[in-house]
Amino acid sequence: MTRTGYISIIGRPNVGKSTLMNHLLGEKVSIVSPKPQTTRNRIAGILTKGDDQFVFLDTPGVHKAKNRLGEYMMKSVNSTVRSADAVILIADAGFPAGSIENELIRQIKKSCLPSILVLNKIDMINAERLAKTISQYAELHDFDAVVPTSAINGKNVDIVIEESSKFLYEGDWMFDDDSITDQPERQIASEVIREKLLRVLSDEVPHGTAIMIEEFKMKNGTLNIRAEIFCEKQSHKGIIIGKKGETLKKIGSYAREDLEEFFGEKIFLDLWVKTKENWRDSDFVLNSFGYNKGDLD
Ligand SMILES: Nc1nc2c(ncn2[C@@H]2O[C@H](COP(=O)(O)OP(=O)(O)OP(=O)(O)O)[C@@H](O)[C@H]2O)c(=O)[nH]1
Ligand SMILES: [Mg+2]
Repeated sequence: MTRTGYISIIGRPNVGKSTLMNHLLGEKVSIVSPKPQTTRNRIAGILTKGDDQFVFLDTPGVHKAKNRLGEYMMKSVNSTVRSADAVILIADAGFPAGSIENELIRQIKKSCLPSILVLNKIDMINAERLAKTISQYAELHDFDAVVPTSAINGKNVDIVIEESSKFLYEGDWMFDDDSITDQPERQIASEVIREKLLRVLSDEVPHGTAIMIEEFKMKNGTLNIRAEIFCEKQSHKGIIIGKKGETLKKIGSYAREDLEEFFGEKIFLDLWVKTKENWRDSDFVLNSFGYNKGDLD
């Protein structure tokens, strides 16, 4: 008898949700960066083991939205929780629960969903701090399990899978047994490029970027990808391109390396930079970039 279930991964920005998801799958499907608000969409990661198919749902970090994009991201978190069978709340083990964790615990209680608390980044703290954090959280909610992890090293990720398996129900699988994500190939390509923008650029510049894949086609044994990078200001365009195009070249070569690994093909990557002022506040443009409200209903 096959079993399945949707398990959403929620938490504040930068706590390691996407890192955990990638380690749960043993494959990179979600982009990761040291900057908060990296993930913008709900991303499914599919793990099929024996008779069990887990559908983990990585979500944007919960924060106070400052623009329409932020509002879209928060709607995507709420709708993911509503459609889940269980929740993994992930928090930094080095800190007590703050207002965001309290709010998420309130939502978990209201939903009556089973929940796992993952306390991440234990590589950064000592046992005493961890014990303190665990007892602080114990006062807030009776989680079905509490798992301290170091997602970056894969430590205790197997325990998260074991605990999650208790929430699966008997039913048909939603995906093929060789699927690892629900993201279309073009979205994976655009996310990889965005990850490199976050890696190479500082401050607000990468947060104001979005990627449109204009071409995605095999030609003579090479996968040709043409992408447009949209930024919010003319001055940002100059920063992204860099002196003599050096910065854009670096972004392209990092992205190409990862894309070749993911798609297993030789890649020709052609990047263009364009400006679209204040796109993060335009419903129309958000829609055209794939941040689509319709996705969430
Ligand atoms: N030291 C340490 N760093 C970690 C660990 N897990 C993740 N990180 C780092 O924390 C940063 C954020 O990781 P992400 O996985 O992108 O975090 P996120 O929660 O998905 O962030 P958003 O998508 O912005 O909400 C990255 O620099 C990771 O390498 C961990 O166990 N230990
Ligand atoms: Mg993320």
